[in-house]
Amino acid sequence: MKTDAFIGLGSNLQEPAAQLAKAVAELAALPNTTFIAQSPFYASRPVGPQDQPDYVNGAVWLSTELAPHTLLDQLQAIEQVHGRERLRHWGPRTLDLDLLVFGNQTLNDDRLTVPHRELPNRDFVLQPLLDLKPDLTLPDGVAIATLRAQCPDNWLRRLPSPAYP
Ligand code: PH2
Ligand code: MG
Ligand code: MG
Repeated sequence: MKTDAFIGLGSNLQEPAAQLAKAVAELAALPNTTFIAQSPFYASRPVGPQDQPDYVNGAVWLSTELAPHTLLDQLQAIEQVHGRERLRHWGPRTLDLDLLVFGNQTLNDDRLTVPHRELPNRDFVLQPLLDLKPDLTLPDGVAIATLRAQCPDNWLRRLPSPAYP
């Protein structure tokens, strides 16, 4: 059985748009997984510590036979390939891949909270999701479009497409 999975991408180090473009290709190549679409990329001001560069953010829509924790393993392996170091909470990073939404499932354990905990507060997550699927709803029935209209403004700037040739 295949499940729609939405992955959030973020980077603010070492050519962020190029990090994201490469990660999109890596996500599209995951086993037992079909690539559906990628969102535009956006520049956004950092949430959290302000002494770090602006981010580039986007999202990818996959259809996958992988179980959520297996998909998480794969996301973390891609982060490692991009030289991700876990130094500071909400600090700068070469690549962050977050499992935002996994079908209609709600998960909560020590590795995974789905839908992503911060999703309702982050325009740089909600806007790419809205671009991918304007009628997307969370398992509790709340529409992404409603959350997008309510969330704080983080000065999103849509980057020209393709963001990286
Ligand atoms: N990720 C963080 C912390 N702050 N700010 C922006 N604009 N974009 C991010 O992806 C981001 C952030 C940690 O996950
Ligand atoms: Mg994140
Ligand atoms: Mg993360």
